[in-house]
Amino acid sequence: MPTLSSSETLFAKARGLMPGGVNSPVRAWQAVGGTPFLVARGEGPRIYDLDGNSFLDYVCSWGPLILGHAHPRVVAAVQEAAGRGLSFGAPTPQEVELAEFLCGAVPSLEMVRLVTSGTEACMSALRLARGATGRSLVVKFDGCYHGHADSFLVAAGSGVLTQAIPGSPGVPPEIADLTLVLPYNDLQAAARVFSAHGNDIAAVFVEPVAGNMGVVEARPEFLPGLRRLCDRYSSLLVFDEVITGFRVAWGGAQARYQVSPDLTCLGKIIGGGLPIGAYGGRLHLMEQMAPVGPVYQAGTLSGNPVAVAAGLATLTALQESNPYGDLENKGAWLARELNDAAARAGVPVTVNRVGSMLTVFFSPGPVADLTAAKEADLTAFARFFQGMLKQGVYLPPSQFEAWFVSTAHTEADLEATVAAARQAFSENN
Ligand code: KE4
Repeated sequence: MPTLSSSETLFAKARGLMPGGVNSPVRAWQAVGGTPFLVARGEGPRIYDLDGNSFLDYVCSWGPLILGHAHPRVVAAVQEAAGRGLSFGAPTPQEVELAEFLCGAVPSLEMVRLVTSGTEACMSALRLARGATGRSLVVKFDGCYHGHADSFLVAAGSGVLTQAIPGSPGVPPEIADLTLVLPYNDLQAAARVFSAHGNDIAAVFVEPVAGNMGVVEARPEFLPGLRRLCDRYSSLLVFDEVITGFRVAWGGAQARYQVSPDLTCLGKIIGGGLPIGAYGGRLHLMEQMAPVGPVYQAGTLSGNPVAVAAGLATLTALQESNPYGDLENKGAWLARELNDAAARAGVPVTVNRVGSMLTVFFSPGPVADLTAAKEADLTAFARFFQGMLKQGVYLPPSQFEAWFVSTAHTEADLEATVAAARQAFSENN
């Protein structure tokens, strides 16, 4: 009887205690097979399992760890903050500092509210948009993920009016009906929906660089076109920058592409790995929020001082080092070398990249929306994932997620990653 690894033993126990043994579905590796390892610790670009195996980590906690694991400056800030108390449920100077930081960095932010997850940020921004406009309809794009609030857990309906259908049991059709789902990058579809419903559309939610169908960049005309449509119909444009905020540029995608949304949702990097989210935008909108205005939202741990300390340390380190040029170069080199490795092995792939986030689609491509992303060979992806894992490289366990390069990934790490990919692609042929 082979001895089980500590992860296998403990994961079996976990499965009896938590649905699928995990606290978020993608962590269960259902798309790639095998048993997830349980993590003992992380350090820099590496993550270590219970059995002492180490992996170059391109999940980076799904985006927050742009500085890598356990960055000394972030850990010290957390320790210092924790020593002064874990939570007060009252205003703290550090929240003021983080709010000022965000409003100073993100071009469209005049006022911001801190919450504790990206889901909460997007859910609250939607309520604000509906409250401020008095309208109920919301437009989203297939393949974009804005957290698990009911209005966003919908799938594209087959209906001519593109009204959505529930994306999960428990989402009432009456709620799904208020969401219109369009193909990403399809400005004509957006124009048609606006001409049919424009005066009832509260907001358009969009990932300005999609990360949740795998990485898909907006075509040049897409974001400016959405801005014009929202202006014409007095709907609000909401950028979900939970991933892209401080990832693709210091000011996020809105700075990179020079398109200004009315509201922005943030998360991940702004908390440095601790639970956080934020939504913000124009002053006249944010002043609609309680206690100043009538739109309600609240949270026991909103602006938690320890999470805020991690976020401030992360953003301060980013501001001082300005690593975006280096991250751009690392991302470009890795994408180019992965493309070359796949071509040499005769494996058809499409590598989509923006800055230091990328996805290797197992498809000839191009991949510019969810329909194209779904044409990827998921069996080939799973084989590649396992082949890379065997060689000590941990990728997102889903074709429809992004790899993240951190400032902790060295050139030697990237070269080792490409060497492993050459081997994994050759096994994939
Ligand atoms: P959270 O509630 O998971 O903090 O954020 C929701 C969210 C909102 N908007 C975007 C663009 C997001 O990517 C996310 C969460 N991202 C996923 C993976 N891409 C988190 C990983 C998971 O679900 O376990």
